[in-house]
Amino acid sequence: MKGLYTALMCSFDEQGNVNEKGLREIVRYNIEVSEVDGLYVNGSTGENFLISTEQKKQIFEIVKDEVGDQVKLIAQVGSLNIEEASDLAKFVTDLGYDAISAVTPFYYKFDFEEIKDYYNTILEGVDTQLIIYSIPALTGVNMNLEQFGELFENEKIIGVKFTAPDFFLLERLRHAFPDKLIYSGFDEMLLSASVLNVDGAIGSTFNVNGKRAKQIFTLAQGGKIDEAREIQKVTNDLIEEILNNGLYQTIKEMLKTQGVNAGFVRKPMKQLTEERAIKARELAKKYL
Ligand code: NGF
Repeated sequence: MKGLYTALMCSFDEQGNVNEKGLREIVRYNIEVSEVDGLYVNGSTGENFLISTEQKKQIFEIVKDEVGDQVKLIAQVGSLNIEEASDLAKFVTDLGYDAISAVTPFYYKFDFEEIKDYYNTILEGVDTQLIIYSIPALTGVNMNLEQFGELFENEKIIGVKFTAPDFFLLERLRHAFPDKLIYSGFDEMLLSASVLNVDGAIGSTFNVNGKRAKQIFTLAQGGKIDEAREIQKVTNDLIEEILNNGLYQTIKEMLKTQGVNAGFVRKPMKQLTEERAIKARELAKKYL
């Protein structure tokens, strides 16, 4: 399960329906061009929190059907509706996904006992392994070392997708839990996280920048820090432009220049203006 995973985009049509052909093209591009080790399906980048349960299932099915056993698949099933999360966990396990992941429950201020119960409930009666999805900037949920340790006591919880700039906590986690899988979540911090010996990374920009990300990770693992830093610099030039222009929209527009029908974003996200679309195409020309 180690390595680089693309946080997969989904292609939607103008009405917000899943565009099956476009989704299959995004999957193929990631496998054949970006050459990532796996896909993280229905995460933030997949606009998961904007779609229905039926659409989530549709996407899980299409991706598994397109991938087969070519690369590893992690299914993000976390939801504020715990029955939905449990149902999706069973659904993807039956489909043959390699692991599940679940975002920490957000919006309401859940205490740690509630968070722990959420994970244990999702895993009840389902024969799979789970990766915690920790993204405090979006969820407001900050867990400390001891709390991660308590969650990790459940042997089915095999790791964490760590999307935070807290490198002190990341180092402490790595040191305390050498046998758990730690994935870096911020692509602009991949080199720094790799130096701390993470097992892999999961990122949105890998949809278009997967090759550079792989180089950063591999070079860092081999101790070639100067070379890795050069590539992280180019990567961050790109990420800075993408973030300024509109994250998911810009990645979609860049994919379109490569013949991949990445479609539209779902409301309430707004589409790119023509000016920003032109900028995205320029970025594709320069970086892809
Ligand atoms: O998109 C976000 C929101 N974070 C992603 C990634 O952590 C999300 C990150 O790649 C993800 O894995 C998922 O889709 O579930 C950033 O987009 C990237 O580093 C640019 O900041 O924070």
